[in-house]
Amino acid sequence: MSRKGPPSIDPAAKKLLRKAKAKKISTAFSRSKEMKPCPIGLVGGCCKVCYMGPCRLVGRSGEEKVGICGATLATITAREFARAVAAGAAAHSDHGRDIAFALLAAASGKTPDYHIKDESKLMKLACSLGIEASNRSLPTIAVELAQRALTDFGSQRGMLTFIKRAPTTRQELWHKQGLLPRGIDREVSEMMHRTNMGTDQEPEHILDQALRTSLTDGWGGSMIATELSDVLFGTPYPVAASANFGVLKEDEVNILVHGHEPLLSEMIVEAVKDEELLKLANERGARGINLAGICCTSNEVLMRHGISPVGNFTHQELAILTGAVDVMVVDVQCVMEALAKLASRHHTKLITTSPKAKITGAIHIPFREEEALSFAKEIVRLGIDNFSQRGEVSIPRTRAKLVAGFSHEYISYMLGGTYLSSYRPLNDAIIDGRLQGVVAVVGCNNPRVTQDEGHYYITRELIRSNVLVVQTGCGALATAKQGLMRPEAKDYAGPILKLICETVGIPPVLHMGSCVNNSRILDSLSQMVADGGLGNDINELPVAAVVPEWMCEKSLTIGTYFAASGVYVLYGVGSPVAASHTVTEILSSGWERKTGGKIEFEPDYNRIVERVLEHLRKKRDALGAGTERQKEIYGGERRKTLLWWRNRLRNWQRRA
Ligand code: MSK
Repeated sequence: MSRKGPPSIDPAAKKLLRKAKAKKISTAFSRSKEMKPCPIGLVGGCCKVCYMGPCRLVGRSGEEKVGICGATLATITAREFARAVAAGAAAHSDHGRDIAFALLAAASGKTPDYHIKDESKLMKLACSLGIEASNRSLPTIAVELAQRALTDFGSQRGMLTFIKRAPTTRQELWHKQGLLPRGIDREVSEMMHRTNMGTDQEPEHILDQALRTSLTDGWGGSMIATELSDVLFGTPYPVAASANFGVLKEDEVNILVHGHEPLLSEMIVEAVKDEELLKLANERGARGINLAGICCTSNEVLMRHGISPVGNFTHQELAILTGAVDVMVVDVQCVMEALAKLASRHHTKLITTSPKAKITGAIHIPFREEEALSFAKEIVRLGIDNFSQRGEVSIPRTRAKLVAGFSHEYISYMLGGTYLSSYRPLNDAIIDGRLQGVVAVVGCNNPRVTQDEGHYYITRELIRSNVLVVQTGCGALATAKQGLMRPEAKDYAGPILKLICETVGIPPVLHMGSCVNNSRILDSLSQMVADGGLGNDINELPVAAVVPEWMCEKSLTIGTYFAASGVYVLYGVGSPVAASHTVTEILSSGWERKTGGKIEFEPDYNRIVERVLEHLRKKRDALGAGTERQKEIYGGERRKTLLWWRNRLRNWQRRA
């Protein structure tokens, strides 16, 4: 599988790639052309879990062949997939663990620069989890909340705290199928044990544990990361910003945050406003300090502060190629090792900050949460000092306006209003047969396919077909760069979606945050079920998820927990399980029988759109959406009464 089309649909990226080519600088785009995918991995299996091999099972008869221990291609493929799911769950959950520790430290007064920003979310979370809130101080409640979250990592029995947020029918199904996760670390650890040499050797059984492990991410580590970050740094609401290289400034110090966790980037947001540092920047000839981002750290500061993103995963090297990045500060995940060599050819200082992640050739300064703000200022000062070292600068002027910040709480508020915040108006639009459904288009870039093409094409087609699209991660940044997150993008939407966008005042594509914020989508799905009219469980909703340009293990974990939660998930690019017909069937029809959700791989974007629309249609038909009977049951008098009350309350609010 090699890229057939152009490297990108983004003119700014293409411009910088021409520069790279002229200067003979390698990037992920050029390396993906030069390096053919390993033919064994592509069409067969290579088992390396012991040293009797590596056993290569390829060829037409691959499915009948066995490794030295007797492992079949199906077992080997299932093991590889399951290990990837465990790795992705570990990454997201470790992120969640760090946030829980940060909340604990902040509430205990050990990190003076962090404060609880969203007191009302803290109280709501405490109440929903049964944490005693009356007559207790906020820090005391926050300490208990953090401890409760940390317990989920080490628990051995029982079930995760946030699993209770799933619809009751879904919890019962997980219980019946033996899929309820007992503890985050336990499931990840057990997944590694089971896939060790000579342990679990039945593909379906291995993949059951993959489902269970993935749930520790979506309804565990990622949900902890999202919810506790909101408590610490604020729950997002709509903010305006711009996306693409044009957000870099030629006459200002450019600091780029890249990676995933918001702990340091939140402090850098504060540091770049520091008067002394701004004065120092002026003294060094810069007109100011400009903060921007890459990947999911970028999404975190975009959602909460409107800090503009330079771009998504495959923009990271290109950003350095502009010659305008004075500091790129990274933490964990999705940071290419190639950055160090590239930075050494430019003036950019590449700074690694996580005690978990070093890169040879980068400057390593371990982040100290106890002195977070002064640490952030130190990083900014390095950028200011480096400003005068710039060589040739060429920043493509391309940028697009966007609106981000659609937390599930905000969506509920914007649909229902302050007093009746609810997903019901969205459900009503589907019940009436006006809106076709809701689809999440999420995930990475992969230089093996044209950058942003899948995200853009699929999203455009879906909104044109009156499907509301929600996005996270690099997919969100892809369509933001193409202008689909501006309110004016309603003109690309079908007539019904356009009307909804005009009435509510939203773009047709909603940015819901970073990769761990996929948990916001899970919460939205639960809320859609709870608010009624669309069945009793997530698998009955006319919803789907697409991961068009996936590349990493975390993407597989996300898709797996969506499937475990009852959602149809379609991946682009290619299938990591294609070699085994058995495993392909388990992930698809096997999981559909088990959970109501499934995973399929389809590299053709047109077919993805067709399959998604067909799936939404089937789900709507099963619900009787758009039929008179359905409108009567779920619309009619009850809806009129609700609308009457809502309008009355709005008028009252306005007068007050
Ligand atoms: S950053 S996981 S490339 S979406 Fe979350 Fe982007 Fe994929 Fe990393």
